[in-house]
Amino acid sequence: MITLFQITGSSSFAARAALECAGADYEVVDVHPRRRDEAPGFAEANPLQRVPALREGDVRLAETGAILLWIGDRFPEAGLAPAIGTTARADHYRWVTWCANTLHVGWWPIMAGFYFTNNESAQESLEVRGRENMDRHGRHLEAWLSDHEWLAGDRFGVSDIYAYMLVGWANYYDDITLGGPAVAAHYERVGAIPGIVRTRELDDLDERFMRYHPELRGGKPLD
Ligand SMILES: N[C@@H](CCC(=O)N[C@@H](CS)C(=O)NCC(=O)O)C(=O)O
Repeated sequence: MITLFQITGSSSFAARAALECAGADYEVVDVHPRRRDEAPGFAEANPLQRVPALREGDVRLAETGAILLWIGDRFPEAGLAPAIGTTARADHYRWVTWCANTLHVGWWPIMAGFYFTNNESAQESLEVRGRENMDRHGRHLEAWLSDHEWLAGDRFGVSDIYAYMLVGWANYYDDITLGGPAVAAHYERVGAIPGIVRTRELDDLDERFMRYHPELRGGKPLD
């Protein structure tokens, strides 16, 4: 049985969505954001105690990108990862890694400047540069999606799920939009896939990634 360690509405959304889209049999362990030691097996699955983390048998996996690549291969029949050796497979590696290395971390100066400095005015300038960078990243995604329906090959896959989540986070900000009409259309396409709709429901998120119940995580009070 696959166990996913998650905090609903966080980066673990992408891992859960991939499991849902793959039709996987899995269980979740809800991690309390401020009491991570209480989640049984979590520190063993990921010593950094970050979500998502995943366990199956001897497999211990962390990092959203690695988990998505693994799920794509673990459930080949779901078609969430293109065949090895194809051009689409190269695009699959490229986009999952780009999401992990560039788009995901691109959010940190905006969302979590405190990771970099405790100087508040430095955090403000980090955010200004962070927004410029995200604008550039959005344009990069827009250029690709203007010519391609999906990020890797001719069908929906795990790279689309990762990009969908990271684009969705822009909804937290009234003044940030990633990309243009092609990114928006991709967001709509991915957002309508049944496994994605189901995961939003499970994670208590609306179509714009807003929590229906901000005071809850995994259905429990965030005390
Ligand atoms: N690089 C990691 C980042 C994961 C991450 O930052 N997760 C957040 C929740 S969205 C977390 O657990 N943060 C707690 C911490 O950094 O200690 C990944 O891609 O999985």
